[in-house]
Amino acid sequence: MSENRTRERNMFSFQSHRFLISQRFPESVPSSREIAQSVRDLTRRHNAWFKDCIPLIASENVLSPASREVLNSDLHNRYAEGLPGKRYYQGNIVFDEIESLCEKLAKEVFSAEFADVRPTSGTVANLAVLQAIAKPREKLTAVAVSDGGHISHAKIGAAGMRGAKIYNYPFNEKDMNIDPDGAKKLIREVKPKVALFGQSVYLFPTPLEEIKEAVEEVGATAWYDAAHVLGLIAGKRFQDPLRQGMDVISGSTHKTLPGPQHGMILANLRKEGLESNIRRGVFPGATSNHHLHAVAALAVTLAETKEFGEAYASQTVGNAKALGQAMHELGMDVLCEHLGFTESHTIVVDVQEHGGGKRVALDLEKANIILNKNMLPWDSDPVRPSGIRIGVQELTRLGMKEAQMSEVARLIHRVAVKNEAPSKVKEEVVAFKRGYTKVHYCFFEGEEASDYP
Ligand code: DSN
Repeated sequence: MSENRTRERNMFSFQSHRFLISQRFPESVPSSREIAQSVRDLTRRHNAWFKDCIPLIASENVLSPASREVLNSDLHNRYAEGLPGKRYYQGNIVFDEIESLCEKLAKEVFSAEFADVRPTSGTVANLAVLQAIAKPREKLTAVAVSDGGHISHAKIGAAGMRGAKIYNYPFNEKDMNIDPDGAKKLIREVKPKVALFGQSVYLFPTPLEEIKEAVEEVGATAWYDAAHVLGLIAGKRFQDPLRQGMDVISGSTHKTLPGPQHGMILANLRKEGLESNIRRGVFPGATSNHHLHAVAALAVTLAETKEFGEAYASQTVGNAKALGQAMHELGMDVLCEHLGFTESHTIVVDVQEHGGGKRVALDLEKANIILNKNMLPWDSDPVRPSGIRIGVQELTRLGMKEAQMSEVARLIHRVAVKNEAPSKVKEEVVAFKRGYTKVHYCFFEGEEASDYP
């Protein structure tokens, strides 16, 4: 870095201190430069803090070094409406190759006849699919949010925005899964245009094989939101929806699939017009420009998934089961003990008797253990749910195995159940986490996960 640039950065930093001071003394108004520097400093602080945290949010992950590199490229600055070879902007000569490669990889990894890698998030993908397969006010069956369904499948989310009439499947609370007989009955009664499956609290594969007959009978389009389990499907450790009667899969690409914050759509092309309808649903439907840098990062992630996906998915599920077992042995109420706790990356714990999900999640955050409160099927108040949801996909990427899950369980238990001071537990969390800061199951394995300039 040039001397001038270094001096400028130091000056920036000095000014940011003034900004922080001015927050305490509001009569001094910070300059725009001071505000910008403050954001830079706060971002650096977030990065450093997360390095010292145990990340357990079931919808997050860390990018590989190669994905991160392309995500931070000039592609971020560009526009590319349309499809490779048929763009509305010039400047995509090279990017067209990247998007074509990404689509090809997506089809290969998921053995899909069709892929669209342009949706900018899982919910944007869902909006595009809704536009492609249902007219406003048509009927849709889905899992209720309180049973683990995603908000974009609900009246308050994307499906509601498209005016869908939503009917929820009967849910077996004990097994944390759709009741297949009830679902078939509902589908036969309602005759939905779309039968939607998939959850945000996703412990076990949906009984698609059992339900598909009813879906076919009423001529519904079968749609599976795989956001949470895309990486497990790619690694052949969950279910295979495209071979189990589903027409369309949508998903975000940054949960168990450890890619960029983005979305994608996959499909079987049995239904006439599905391909062109999805293409139009994505553009000009749910997106204008898509995010070129994220497409490149997704392509790298998919290439890495081809190479490391099975080992990663296997370890992830093994870790989730091990964490469930360890927390159960400590006396915590981990749901679905009779089914081995989980077949995914997620476990769910009822912490009502320990002050509820909100109390536990907030105290754990003070101890640098990051997870979220979660409604359980018997809850009615989303703000005061009785559960916590825990995902181990990110810890798996950071190199943890079954043995480390016992330590994670012990640290959670000390805050959640024994009510130990979070600040005391935090010291141990930080020391423990220092051994797990590098990314695995990717090229350039072993580089730091959250290096920041
Ligand atoms: N609702 C998010 C989650 O499962 O955390 C996903 O969009």
